[in-house]
Parts: sequence; C-alpha cells; structure tokens
Amino acid sequence: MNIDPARIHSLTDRPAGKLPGNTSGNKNYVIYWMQQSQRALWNHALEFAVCRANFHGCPLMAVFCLTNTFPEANLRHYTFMAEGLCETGRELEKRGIRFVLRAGNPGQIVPDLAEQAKEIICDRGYTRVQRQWQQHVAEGARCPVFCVESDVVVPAETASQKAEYAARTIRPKILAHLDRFVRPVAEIPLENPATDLEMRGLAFSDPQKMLSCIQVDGSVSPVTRFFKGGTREAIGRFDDFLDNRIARYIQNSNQPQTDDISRMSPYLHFGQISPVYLAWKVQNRKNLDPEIKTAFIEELVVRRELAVNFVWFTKNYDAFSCLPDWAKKTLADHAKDPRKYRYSIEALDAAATHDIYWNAAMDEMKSTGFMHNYMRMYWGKKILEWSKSPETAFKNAIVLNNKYFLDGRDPNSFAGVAWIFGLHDRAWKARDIFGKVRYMNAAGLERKCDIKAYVDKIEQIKTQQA
Ligand code: FO1
Repeated sequence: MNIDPARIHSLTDRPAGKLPGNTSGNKNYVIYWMQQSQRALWNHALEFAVCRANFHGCPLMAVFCLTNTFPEANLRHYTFMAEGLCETGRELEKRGIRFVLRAGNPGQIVPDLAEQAKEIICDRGYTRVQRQWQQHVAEGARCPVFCVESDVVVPAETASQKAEYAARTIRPKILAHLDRFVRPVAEIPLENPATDLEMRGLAFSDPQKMLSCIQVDGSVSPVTRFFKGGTREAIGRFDDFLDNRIARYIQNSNQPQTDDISRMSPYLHFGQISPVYLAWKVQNRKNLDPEIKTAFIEELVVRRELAVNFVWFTKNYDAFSCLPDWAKKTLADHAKDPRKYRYSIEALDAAATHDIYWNAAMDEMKSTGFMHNYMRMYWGKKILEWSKSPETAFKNAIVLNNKYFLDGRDPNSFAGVAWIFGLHDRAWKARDIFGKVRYMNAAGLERKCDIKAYVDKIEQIKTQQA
C-alpha cells in the first residue's frame, strides 16, 4: 500500500480486525463512505478501503448519501454533483465495488448500513457539516471508522497544527512536504468483487433521474453549458489547460477578459478531481517554465490548503467574527463612514448597481457559476464598500457566493470571502469605510486589465443565454 500513514486517521478507538459474529452471509463487507472525494481515480480513501476489504477477505461497498439539506445548496450544485456521481458509480462497479446511493443523512444511513460491516473508511472533510457527519457516523457505528485525507496535497495537520496568519507563514511548511505527498495513487485490485452483494439504492444511470428522488431547491438553474460535472470532464479540461493555456498563466492571472486559468475549482470542490493528480501533472510536465509551475502550485496547493487550514482551525469561519482582530477593529472604526452608494442584497443579486464592471462580474457568476479570481476580489471589495455595515457586507457576500458559485460552500470560498475583509492579508494605508483593509477600485481595473473586453465577454454570454 502506497498511502502515506499521515493521511489516515482513526475516528474511533475500536480495534480493527475480525469482529465477533460478523462473518456470515452477504453482509460481510467493508464500507467506503464516499463524501468529499467523489471519484474513482487518485482516491487514497478508496484505495485504502480496497486494501482493508482485501485484508478481511470480503467485498467492498461504496456508499454515497444524497441529502437535500446541504446548507445553501440548490439545483445548480446538485446537478453538477449528480453528473459526477453517475460516472463515479459506473467506474466503481467496473472494479467490482458495489456503489450504493441512498437518499438521506449520512449520520443515520452509514451506521445503519454498517450494522454488520467490518470497518468503515471515509473521506476527510473540513467544513462544519462534514465534521458533524463524521462525528455522527463514528458515534453511531459499532465497527472501527477510519478517515483518509485525499483532497489535499499535504494533510492538514501535517502542514500545521494551528491557524496560520498568511500564505507566507504556511508556504514553507507546505512546500517542505511537497515531494513526499505529490505521488501517484496506485489502483489496487479488489480480490473479492461484490457480485452477490444485494443492496438497495437509487439508480445512478442518469443525473436527472437521480435528483428526482430528492426535493432540491430549484431556484437557481444548472450551468451545464459551462460546466459538466465528472472526473473525465475535469481531466479533459485540465489537459486542454496544459496544452493551450498554462503558458500564459502568469501573464494573464489578472486578466479576466482572457481564459488562461484551469477552472478546476468546481471539480475540486466536489472531489471529482484529485489535487495530488493536478499537482503531479504540472510538476511532471516537460518543457514547462519552472516559474509557471511554482505559480500554479502556489494557487493549487499553498493558497488552497491555507484555506483548509483556516476552516479546520477556525470554528466560525463563515461569520464576520472569524476575522483577525486588527481587521475587525479597523472596520468597526470606519463602520459609520458615509457610503456614497448603498445596495441591498436584492439589488446586488439583480446585478443592478451603478458599476458596469461589478454588474458584469455578478452576471458572470449567475450565468456560469464561476468568476475569474481577479474579479472575485473586486466583486467582494465593492460589497464591503456599498453595504450599510461590514457585518452586513460579510453576510451578503457569503450568501451570494454560496448561492451561485459551483465552488461556493468550500473552504477556499469561505477563505476567499474572509480575505476581502482582511483575512490572511496585512494592514494597508487607512481610508474611508475600509480602514486599513486592502482597497480596490474601478480605475485599478481599467489600468491593469482590458475590463471593457471582460464586460463584452459577459454581455455575449448573456445574449447567447437569452
Ligand atoms: N455531500 C454529500 O455527502 N451529500 C450531498 O448530498 C451533498 C450535497 C452537496 C451540495 C452542494 C455542495 O456544495 C456540496 C454538497 N456535498 C454533499 C458536499 C461536497 O461534496 C463537498 O464534500 C463539500 O462541500 C466540500 O467542502
């Protein structure tokens, strides 16, 4: 087994091994509760579960719990996730792993299914809901439960044991482990295919059919035209990025009118692609400028895993109170500063402000479920400037972010919103409303990029949609 032990954590103190009265019939299996890492490729948790099933000489059942109560999720997100799950289910079954899709809460479903299971292997998730689910499964199950970290390059607590201040403080800690953790994940043959493992579950032949089994908030429409879910799609897009775009990655990182970014964040959010795979592909790419490799690894690993560190070590990561003290103080000092423009969440949601650049960004988010990172910063900074208080701004930014982005509700997304208000940043020269929090303005956009071309690009997207 080539899975680094630092990725594996026991969630229970029950001994692993043969359990009494647990060897008869077809209920003799290992469960892989798939949650964060929704893929059949480069999945450490899955391969660990295969090893455990082989060790016990029994089949492996992979379970996914489809719940319609995932916080702030709607049809847009569920459609993308369901597209990926259909593909993953098929790939698992090809390997002889029974894929069982159940509607409901993992805290009930997984312990019930595990009544006579040997062991449960699960993914590690970092957000509140994921941690609660893990705790309920560990408390409810009578067998040992292990979780495996497969959606970060460096396991969170190997990188750091505390909330880090900024990229500069976590960077050396992450980079020191890169060679150890950027390694291919070998696919381990399953010795006992689940051919006669009878288990009821929802069909996973078609995403729409799958979603018809649960009632989902249908207020935000899917964005299948821009993003189709699934590992195959993610790999294809990433190959295209490597072949045709990555060469301009540095020069165009602040150019939202261009498209020289990987657009992997939705796939990473739903675990449809492994960050280790992406890092490995970039590191092993022949004839790629080392500076570009470094810049890409900075975003994919350092910044993304700084966000994981933030969510893991900060209980209130989605509330204004999560901000560093200096930011809260300076924003409070300027909370009563007059605002030239003030917009309610309805006006923001309608992309109906006086600022055509901002409206274009909001339209991009609504139409495509995505936004170029440079515009994400501008988008958030203006919400701070135009809201009646910084607390309201924070709340509204989280709501809109999580409603429309495919990659909302993710550690990266929570850290991205908090960054707008000073997280992981330093104090700058004080100014109205922002205090010492970093400021951005439209003149800066006009100076640094072809913002008019960006507005045109979004106009075209909207026209095509109409
Ligand atoms: N995880 C699940 O295990 N079951 C779900 O039904 C589910 C729905 C869902 C909807 C939107 C969304 O953004 C995430 C959702 N997740 C679900 C979790 C997701 O797969 C990721 O593990 C975490 O959101 C990562 O932060």
